[in-house]
Amino acid sequence: MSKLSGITPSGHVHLGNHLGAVRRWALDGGADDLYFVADLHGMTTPHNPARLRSLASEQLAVLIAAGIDPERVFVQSDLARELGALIWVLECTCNYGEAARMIQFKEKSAARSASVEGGGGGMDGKSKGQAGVRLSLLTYPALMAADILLQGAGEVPVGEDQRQHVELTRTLAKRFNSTYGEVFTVPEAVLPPAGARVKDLTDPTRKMSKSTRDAAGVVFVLDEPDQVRRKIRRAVTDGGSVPVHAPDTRPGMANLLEILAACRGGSPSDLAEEFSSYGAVKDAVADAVIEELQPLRERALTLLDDVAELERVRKAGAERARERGSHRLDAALRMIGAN
Ligand code: AQP
Repeated sequence: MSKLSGITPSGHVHLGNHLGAVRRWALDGGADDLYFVADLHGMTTPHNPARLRSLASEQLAVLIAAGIDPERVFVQSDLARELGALIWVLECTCNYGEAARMIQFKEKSAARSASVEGGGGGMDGKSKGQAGVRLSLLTYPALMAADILLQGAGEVPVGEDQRQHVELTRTLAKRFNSTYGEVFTVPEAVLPPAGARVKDLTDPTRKMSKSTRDAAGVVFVLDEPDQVRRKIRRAVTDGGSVPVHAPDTRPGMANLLEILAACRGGSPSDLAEEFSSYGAVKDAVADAVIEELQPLRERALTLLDDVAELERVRKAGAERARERGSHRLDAALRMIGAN
Protein backbone atom coordinates (compact mmCIF):
# COMPACT_ATOMS: atom_id res chain seq x y z
CA MET A 1 0.00 0.00 0.00
CA SER A 2 1.51 3.31 -0.96
CA LYS A 3 1.49 6.05 1.66
CA LEU A 4 1.23 9.82 1.26
CA SER A 5 2.46 12.37 3.83
CA GLY A 6 2.86 16.13 3.67
CA ILE A 7 4.40 19.01 5.54
CA THR A 8 2.97 22.53 5.40
CA PRO A 9 5.35 25.46 4.91
CA SER A 10 3.71 27.50 7.66
CA GLY A 11 7.18 28.20 9.10
CA HIS A 12 10.71 26.83 9.20
CA VAL A 13 11.12 23.07 9.71
CA HIS A 14 11.89 22.37 13.37
CA LEU A 15 13.34 19.63 15.52
CA GLY A 16 9.85 18.23 16.23
CA ASN A 17 9.06 17.89 12.51
CA HIS A 18 12.44 16.19 12.06
CA LEU A 19 12.34 13.74 14.99
CA GLY A 20 8.60 13.11 14.81
CA ALA A 21 8.15 12.77 11.06
CA VAL A 22 10.82 13.64 8.48
CA ARG A 23 13.56 11.39 9.86
CA ARG A 24 11.12 8.45 9.87
CA TRP A 25 9.96 9.23 6.34
CA ALA A 26 13.59 8.99 5.20
CA LEU A 27 14.26 5.75 7.08
CA ASP A 28 11.02 3.80 6.65
CA GLY A 29 9.55 5.10 3.41
CA GLY A 30 8.46 2.35 1.00
CA ALA A 31 9.42 2.50 -2.67
CA ASP A 32 5.92 3.68 -3.60
CA ASP A 33 5.41 6.25 -0.82
CA LEU A 34 5.19 9.94 -1.62
CA TYR A 35 6.03 13.05 0.39
CA PHE A 36 5.02 16.55 -0.49
CA VAL A 37 5.41 20.16 0.59
CA ALA A 38 1.83 21.30 1.11
CA ASP A 39 2.21 24.94 0.11
CA LEU A 40 -1.38 25.26 -1.19
CA HIS A 41 -2.55 24.35 2.30
CA GLY A 42 -0.49 27.27 3.59
CA MET A 43 -2.83 29.73 1.85
CA THR A 44 -6.03 29.07 3.80
CA THR A 45 -5.21 31.74 6.38
CA PRO A 46 -3.45 35.11 5.83
CA HIS A 47 -0.01 34.51 4.37
CA ASN A 48 2.88 36.29 2.73
CA PRO A 49 3.40 34.98 -0.85
CA ALA A 50 7.17 35.56 -0.98
CA ARG A 51 7.70 33.93 2.41
CA LEU A 52 5.50 30.96 1.48
CA ARG A 53 7.50 30.44 -1.72
CA SER A 54 10.80 30.60 0.10
CA LEU A 55 9.61 28.27 2.90
CA ALA A 56 8.39 25.76 0.30
CA SER A 57 11.87 25.64 -1.31
CA GLU A 58 13.46 25.33 2.09
CA GLN A 59 11.20 22.42 3.04
CA LEU A 60 11.87 20.65 -0.23
CA ALA A 61 15.62 20.99 0.40
CA VAL A 62 15.23 19.71 3.98
CA LEU A 63 13.21 16.64 2.92
CA ILE A 64 15.81 15.70 0.35
CA ALA A 65 18.71 16.51 2.70
CA ALA A 66 17.09 14.25 5.32
CA GLY A 67 17.57 11.36 2.91
CA ILE A 68 14.13 10.98 1.32
CA ASP A 69 14.52 9.75 -2.24
CA PRO A 70 14.07 12.89 -4.43
CA GLU A 71 12.04 10.72 -6.82
CA ARG A 72 9.33 10.52 -4.16
CA VAL A 73 9.12 14.21 -3.20
CA PHE A 74 7.16 17.03 -4.84
CA VAL A 75 5.79 20.49 -4.13
CA GLN A 76 2.00 20.57 -4.08
CA SER A 77 1.58 23.79 -6.10
CA ASP A 78 3.53 22.26 -8.98
CA LEU A 79 0.39 20.15 -9.43
CA ALA A 80 -1.96 23.11 -8.92
CA ARG A 81 -3.69 22.62 -12.25
CA GLU A 82 -4.36 18.92 -11.71
CA LEU A 83 -5.37 19.44 -8.10
CA GLY A 84 -7.55 22.44 -9.00
CA ALA A 85 -9.51 20.34 -11.48
CA LEU A 86 -9.85 17.44 -9.07
CA ILE A 87 -10.93 19.69 -6.19
CA TRP A 88 -13.80 20.86 -8.37
CA VAL A 89 -14.83 17.27 -9.08
CA LEU A 90 -14.68 16.50 -5.36
CA GLU A 91 -16.50 19.68 -4.34
CA CYS A 92 -19.24 18.55 -6.71
CA THR A 93 -19.27 15.23 -4.86
CA CYS A 94 -19.23 16.73 -1.34
CA ASN A 95 -22.16 18.32 0.49
CA TYR A 96 -21.77 21.70 2.16
CA GLY A 97 -22.74 20.24 5.55
CA GLU A 98 -20.02 17.59 5.32
CA ALA A 99 -17.34 20.24 4.92
CA ALA A 100 -18.84 22.66 7.46
CA ARG A 101 -18.87 20.07 10.24
CA MET A 102 -15.13 19.42 10.07
CA ILE A 103 -13.72 20.19 13.51
CA GLN A 104 -10.64 21.87 12.10
CA PHE A 105 -12.82 24.23 10.03
CA LYS A 106 -14.93 25.08 13.08
CA GLU A 107 -11.89 25.74 15.25
CA LYS A 108 -9.83 27.67 12.72
CA SER A 109 -12.77 29.72 11.43
CA ALA A 110 -13.78 30.57 15.01
CA ALA A 111 -10.23 31.65 15.77
CA ARG A 112 -10.10 33.79 12.59
CA SER A 113 -13.52 35.30 13.31
CA ALA A 114 -12.46 36.20 16.83
CA SER A 115 -9.30 37.92 15.61
CA VAL A 116 -11.18 39.90 12.95
CA GLU A 117 -14.02 40.83 15.31
CA GLY A 118 -11.39 42.17 17.68
CA GLY A 119 -10.32 44.78 15.07
CA GLY A 120 -12.06 48.07 14.22
CA GLY A 121 -14.28 48.79 11.17
CA GLY A 122 -17.92 49.47 10.40
CA MET A 123 -19.32 45.93 9.95
CA ASP A 124 -21.20 44.15 12.68
CA GLY A 125 -19.23 41.47 14.53
CA LYS A 126 -20.60 38.46 12.64
CA SER A 127 -20.07 39.92 9.15
CA LYS A 128 -16.60 41.10 10.05
CA GLY A 129 -15.72 37.65 11.40
CA GLN A 130 -17.01 35.85 8.33
CA ALA A 131 -15.23 38.32 6.07
CA GLY A 132 -11.96 37.20 7.65
CA VAL A 133 -12.52 33.49 7.00
CA ARG A 134 -11.23 32.32 3.63
CA LEU A 135 -13.54 30.02 1.67
CA SER A 136 -10.49 27.77 1.23
CA LEU A 137 -10.61 27.03 4.95
CA LEU A 138 -13.98 25.40 4.33
CA THR A 139 -12.87 23.59 1.17
CA TYR A 140 -9.52 22.51 2.65
CA PRO A 141 -10.74 18.89 3.05
CA ALA A 142 -11.51 18.76 -0.69
CA LEU A 143 -7.90 19.75 -1.42
CA MET A 144 -6.64 17.15 1.03
CA ALA A 145 -8.91 14.56 -0.61
CA ALA A 146 -7.56 15.62 -4.02
CA ASP A 147 -3.95 15.22 -2.79
CA ILE A 148 -4.70 11.69 -1.63
CA LEU A 149 -7.00 10.50 -4.44
CA LEU A 150 -4.94 11.94 -7.30
CA GLN A 151 -1.96 9.85 -6.20
CA GLY A 152 -4.02 6.74 -5.44
CA ALA A 153 -2.54 6.53 -1.95
CA GLY A 154 -3.73 3.47 -0.04
CA GLU A 155 -2.67 4.68 3.40
CA VAL A 156 -2.49 8.13 4.93
CA PRO A 157 -0.56 8.34 8.20
CA VAL A 158 -2.26 11.08 10.23
CA GLY A 159 -2.70 12.20 13.81
CA GLU A 160 -6.13 12.49 15.45
CA ASP A 161 -6.59 16.07 14.16
CA GLN A 162 -6.54 14.97 10.51
CA ARG A 163 -8.40 11.67 10.84
CA GLN A 164 -11.79 13.28 10.15
CA HIS A 165 -10.47 14.65 6.85
CA VAL A 166 -9.33 11.20 5.75
CA GLU A 167 -12.75 9.83 6.71
CA LEU A 168 -14.35 12.46 4.46
CA THR A 169 -11.90 11.50 1.69
CA ARG A 170 -13.07 7.89 2.01
CA THR A 171 -16.71 8.98 1.83
CA LEU A 172 -16.07 11.06 -1.30
CA ALA A 173 -14.05 8.31 -3.01
CA LYS A 174 -16.78 5.72 -2.34
CA ARG A 175 -19.56 8.12 -3.38
CA PHE A 176 -17.79 9.01 -6.62
CA ASN A 177 -16.98 5.37 -7.44
CA SER A 178 -20.54 4.20 -6.83
CA THR A 179 -22.20 7.15 -8.60
CA TYR A 180 -19.99 7.63 -11.66
CA GLY A 181 -17.70 4.59 -11.89
CA GLU A 182 -14.64 3.13 -10.20
CA VAL A 183 -11.77 5.59 -10.34
CA PHE A 184 -10.44 6.15 -6.86
CA THR A 185 -8.59 3.95 -4.39
CA VAL A 186 -10.40 4.28 -1.04
CA PRO A 187 -7.62 5.22 1.39
CA GLU A 188 -7.19 4.19 5.01
CA ALA A 189 -6.13 6.56 7.77
CA VAL A 190 -3.30 4.87 9.62
CA LEU A 191 -1.69 5.93 12.86
CA PRO A 192 1.94 6.86 12.27
CA PRO A 193 4.35 4.79 14.39
CA ALA A 194 4.70 6.40 17.84
CA GLY A 195 7.52 8.89 17.54
CA ALA A 196 8.99 11.68 19.59
CA ARG A 197 6.48 14.41 20.44
CA VAL A 198 8.77 17.38 20.94
CA LYS A 199 7.54 20.24 23.17
CA ASP A 200 8.31 23.94 23.01
CA LEU A 201 11.46 24.72 25.02
CA THR A 202 9.99 27.83 26.66
CA ASP A 203 6.56 26.30 27.28
CA PRO A 204 6.81 22.51 27.53
CA THR A 205 3.04 22.18 27.93
CA ARG A 206 2.57 22.83 24.21
CA LYS A 207 4.15 21.15 21.21
CA MET A 208 7.00 22.68 19.27
CA SER A 209 5.36 24.36 16.26
CA LYS A 210 6.47 26.07 13.05
CA SER A 211 4.05 28.92 13.48
CA THR A 212 4.90 29.77 17.10
CA ARG A 213 5.64 33.49 17.33
CA ASP A 214 8.44 33.23 19.89
CA ALA A 215 11.32 31.38 18.20
CA ALA A 216 13.19 31.02 21.51
CA GLY A 217 11.37 27.77 22.26
CA VAL A 218 11.75 26.27 18.80
CA VAL A 219 14.93 24.67 17.44
CA PHE A 220 14.87 24.98 13.67
CA VAL A 221 16.81 22.42 11.66
CA LEU A 222 18.66 25.22 9.86
CA ASP A 223 19.62 27.07 13.07
CA GLU A 224 23.36 27.63 13.53
CA PRO A 225 24.85 25.19 16.10
CA ASP A 226 25.51 28.10 18.52
CA GLN A 227 21.90 29.15 18.30
CA VAL A 228 20.78 25.57 18.97
CA ARG A 229 22.98 25.40 22.07
CA ARG A 230 21.72 28.78 23.32
CA LYS A 231 18.06 27.79 22.93
CA ILE A 232 18.59 24.49 24.74
CA ARG A 233 20.62 26.10 27.54
CA ARG A 234 17.74 28.53 28.09
CA ALA A 235 15.03 25.85 28.01
CA VAL A 236 12.50 26.30 30.81
CA THR A 237 12.80 23.60 33.46
CA ASP A 238 11.15 23.23 36.85
CA GLY A 239 12.71 24.03 40.20
CA GLY A 240 14.28 20.60 40.75
CA SER A 241 17.98 19.87 40.49
CA VAL A 242 18.35 16.10 40.05
CA PRO A 243 17.13 15.00 36.60
CA VAL A 244 14.19 12.58 36.54
CA HIS A 245 11.79 11.73 33.74
CA ALA A 246 8.39 12.84 35.11
CA PRO A 247 6.31 14.33 32.25
CA ASP A 248 3.36 15.30 34.49
CA THR A 249 5.25 17.12 37.19
CA ARG A 250 8.46 18.09 35.36
CA PRO A 251 7.49 18.59 31.71
CA GLY A 252 10.51 20.75 30.83
CA MET A 253 13.09 18.19 32.00
CA ALA A 254 10.99 15.35 30.54
CA ASN A 255 11.01 17.09 27.15
CA LEU A 256 14.81 17.44 27.22
CA LEU A 257 15.27 13.78 28.17
CA GLU A 258 12.86 12.69 25.43
CA ILE A 259 14.77 14.76 22.86
CA LEU A 260 18.00 13.15 24.07
CA ALA A 261 16.45 9.69 23.81
CA ALA A 262 15.20 10.41 20.29
CA CYS A 263 18.68 11.53 19.21
CA ARG A 264 20.81 8.97 21.06
CA GLY A 265 18.49 6.00 21.57
CA GLY A 266 17.62 4.51 24.97
CA SER A 267 14.79 5.41 27.31
CA PRO A 268 14.39 8.88 28.86
CA SER A 269 14.24 7.41 32.39
CA ASP A 270 17.46 5.45 31.93
CA LEU A 271 19.19 8.45 30.42
CA ALA A 272 18.15 10.61 33.41
CA GLU A 273 20.25 8.39 35.67
CA GLU A 274 23.43 9.32 33.77
CA PHE A 275 23.24 12.93 34.99
CA SER A 276 23.52 14.64 38.34
CA SER A 277 22.49 18.17 37.30
CA TYR A 278 20.06 19.93 34.96
CA GLY A 279 22.98 21.78 33.37
CA ALA A 280 24.66 18.50 32.42
CA VAL A 281 21.45 17.28 30.76
CA LYS A 282 21.17 20.50 28.78
CA ASP A 283 24.79 20.22 27.58
CA ALA A 284 24.23 16.60 26.51
CA VAL A 285 20.97 17.49 24.72
CA ALA A 286 22.65 20.40 22.92
CA ASP A 287 25.53 18.14 21.80
CA ALA A 288 23.15 15.40 20.65
CA VAL A 289 20.83 17.76 18.76
CA ILE A 290 23.73 19.54 17.05
CA GLU A 291 25.18 16.18 16.02
CA GLU A 292 21.77 15.02 14.76
CA LEU A 293 21.05 18.17 12.76
CA GLN A 294 24.49 19.13 11.48
CA PRO A 295 24.69 16.80 8.42
CA LEU A 296 21.09 17.57 7.52
CA ARG A 297 21.68 21.31 7.85
CA GLU A 298 24.83 21.19 5.72
CA ARG A 299 23.19 19.18 2.94
CA ALA A 300 20.10 21.40 2.95
CA LEU A 301 22.15 24.61 2.78
CA THR A 302 24.25 23.19 -0.08
CA LEU A 303 21.08 22.33 -1.98
CA LEU A 304 19.54 25.74 -1.32
CA ASP A 305 22.72 27.35 -2.72
CA ASP A 306 22.50 25.24 -5.86
CA VAL A 307 19.33 26.81 -7.21
CA ALA A 308 19.59 25.04 -10.58
CA GLU A 309 19.91 21.58 -8.98
CA LEU A 310 17.04 22.18 -6.58
CA GLU A 311 14.89 23.37 -9.48
CA ARG A 312 15.83 20.29 -11.52
CA VAL A 313 14.93 17.93 -8.68
CA ARG A 314 11.70 19.84 -8.06
CA LYS A 315 10.62 19.65 -11.70
CA ALA A 316 11.42 15.94 -11.91
CA GLY A 317 9.45 15.20 -8.72
CA ALA A 318 6.45 17.18 -9.99
CA GLU A 319 6.57 15.44 -13.35
CA ARG A 320 6.54 11.99 -11.74
CA ALA A 321 3.67 12.89 -9.39
CA ARG A 322 1.73 14.38 -12.30
CA GLU A 323 2.25 11.27 -14.44
CA ARG A 324 1.23 9.06 -11.56
CA GLY A 325 -2.10 10.88 -11.13
CA SER A 326 -3.09 12.07 -14.58
CA HIS A 327 -5.04 8.95 -15.63
CA ARG A 328 -7.20 9.20 -12.49
CA LEU A 329 -7.93 12.86 -13.12
CA ASP A 330 -8.78 12.21 -16.77
CA ALA A 331 -11.08 9.33 -15.85
CA ALA A 332 -12.80 11.30 -13.07
CA LEU A 333 -13.45 14.28 -15.37
CA ARG A 334 -14.77 12.05 -18.10
CA MET A 335 -17.05 10.06 -15.80
CA ILE A 336 -18.51 13.11 -14.07
CA GLY A 337 -19.50 14.53 -17.45
CA ALA A 338 -16.66 16.86 -18.45
CA ASN A 339 -14.61 16.68 -21.69
N1 AQP B 1 6.39 19.03 17.99
C1 AQP B 1 6.32 17.98 17.20
N2 AQP B 1 6.84 16.81 17.59
C2 AQP B 1 6.79 15.72 16.76
N3 AQP B 1 6.26 15.73 15.53
C3 AQP B 1 5.74 16.89 15.09
N4 AQP B 1 5.15 17.27 13.92
C4 AQP B 1 4.79 18.57 14.00
N5 AQP B 1 5.15 19.09 15.18
C5 AQP B 1 5.73 18.08 15.89
C6 AQP B 1 4.96 16.39 12.78
O1 AQP B 1 5.55 17.00 11.63
C7 AQP B 1 4.83 16.60 10.45
C8 AQP B 1 4.57 17.77 9.56
O2 AQP B 1 3.80 18.73 10.26
P1 AQP B 1 2.69 19.58 9.52
O3 AQP B 1 3.33 20.49 8.56
O4 AQP B 1 1.65 18.66 8.99
O5 AQP B 1 1.98 20.49 10.57
P2 AQP B 1 1.79 20.44 12.08
O6 AQP B 1 1.63 19.09 12.64
O7 AQP B 1 0.71 21.39 12.38
O8 AQP B 1 3.23 21.00 12.47
P3 AQP B 1 3.64 22.33 13.19
O9 AQP B 1 5.11 22.35 13.12
O10 AQP B 1 3.03 22.43 14.53
O11 AQP B 1 3.11 23.50 12.26
P4 AQP B 1 2.00 24.61 12.53
O12 AQP B 1 2.61 25.57 13.49
O13 AQP B 1 1.74 25.23 11.20
O14 AQP B 1 0.77 23.94 13.09
C9 AQP B 1 3.55 15.92 10.94
O15 AQP B 1 3.70 14.52 10.76
C10 AQP B 1 3.49 16.26 12.40
O16 AQP B 1 2.86 15.25 13.18
